[in-house]
Amino acid sequence: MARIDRNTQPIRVTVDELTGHLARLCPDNRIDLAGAVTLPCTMHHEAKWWSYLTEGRHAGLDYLTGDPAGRLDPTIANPWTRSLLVFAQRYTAGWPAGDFAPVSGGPAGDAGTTPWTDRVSRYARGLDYHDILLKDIRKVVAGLREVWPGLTAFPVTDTGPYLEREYAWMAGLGFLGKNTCLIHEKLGSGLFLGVAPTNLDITGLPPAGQPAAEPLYAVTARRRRTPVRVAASHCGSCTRCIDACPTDAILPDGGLDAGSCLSAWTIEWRGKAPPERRAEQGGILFGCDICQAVCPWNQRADESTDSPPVRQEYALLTAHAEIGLADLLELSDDEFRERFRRTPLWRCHPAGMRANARVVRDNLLEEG
Ligand code: B12
Ligand code: SF4
Ligand code: SF4
Repeated sequence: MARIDRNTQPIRVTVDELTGHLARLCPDNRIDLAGAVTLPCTMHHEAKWWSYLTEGRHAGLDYLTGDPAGRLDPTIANPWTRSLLVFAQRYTAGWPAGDFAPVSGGPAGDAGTTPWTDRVSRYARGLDYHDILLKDIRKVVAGLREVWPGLTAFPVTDTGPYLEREYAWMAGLGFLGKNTCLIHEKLGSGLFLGVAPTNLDITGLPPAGQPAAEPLYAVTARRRRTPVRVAASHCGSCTRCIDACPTDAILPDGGLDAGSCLSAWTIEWRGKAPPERRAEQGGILFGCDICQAVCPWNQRADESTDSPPVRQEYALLTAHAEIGLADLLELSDDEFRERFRRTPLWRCHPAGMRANARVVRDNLLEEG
């Protein structure tokens, strides 16, 4: 984020004013949940962050480790920041129902009959949320700036130094599951998150560090309204995600060893998982949905009639059907760029896509 003049002045607003404007701007811009957190604030799961780093569970993702203290307190680098606006946008409610049958790229294999797109995580089947969600948040911020011309705000999704899930929980958008995902009690975890640090000094929010019971805007009410229990997690004794994870990447009490997660192997490491572990990838090509697909909160989530459908841009791209898994093995760099620009698949680069496809092919041959 660009550094702003340290003298940037706060703008004092009430939570009711902000809520009123979000109620107007969020539906117009397809934001499904929005809330706000006063900064600086207590990070309740600070210990999880430190153990993640010190135990080396960050999958070698150096961009996470650069300024660990700054991730816990964004006001150190940007003292003008008074609050963080937090946004969520649905990308799917179409998780497989019932007991999880790994048809969509699970480790049991399927003799290669599953289309390659079913081997791609749901978050990555359409257009890239870094474009779509970010534009939507920017429009909301632009609307707020019309009201408060002195507003300074920098929307980001993923790329800023923010523990987005922690803030989403603090802002009342949902709870944190053992699989580490932010789960809304009605919409499930098929949500992208984005945040915007601002100079809004918001009166009427819970005191800094106290999680909110509800978001300021929600496209649909959560399933359980009363009593609203502000707990970090509503997993109870469930361990489905832990039991289903094919690589044992989820710790017994929740939390992730990212270096064992198929998402990291296929998106960040791009086919370069340790050779002795590649069989664990099964038929999964890019990203992994297993710990979300098995989650009871997602199996109950639905595209309810009381909320508008998921943004069309996140639906499976029809052009993807033109090619098969075998074509991915041979895909030239140019073809990759032509097909996957502006989609999340772009992240794994042409060589990474070919390498991922080779792992899947080898695993299917092994099983077949
Ligand atoms: C690096 C990264 C990854 C890495 C590492 C993931 C990880 N868990 O650390 C990899 C590549 C593996 C990955 C995978 C995925 N990612 Co990712 N990822 C990120 C990124 C950029 C940073 C995450 C980070 O800081 N991790 C450090 C750890 C310590 O933080 P954390 O996981 O957020 O956990 C915090 C809390 O949840 C809490 N906590 C942790 N464990 C537990 C357990 C319990 C019981 C409780 C109560 C709390 C708790 O403590 C932590 C500190 O606050 C974020 C965007 C961002 N800036 O936050 C997206 C983000 C987390 N990813 C996202 C998505 C969609 C995914 C995938 C679903 C994609 C896919 N289908 O393949 C998977 C999910 C895998 C999983 N189970 O986490 C979304 C999550 C949305 C949501 N509803 O939660 C985010 C927010 C991106 C976005 N802007 O929408 N991701
Ligand atoms: S995304 Fe897949 S590999 Fe990663 S923790 Fe979840 S189930 Fe395990
Ligand atoms: S599967 Fe169970 S333990 Fe895992 S996140 Fe969902 S409710 Fe929590």
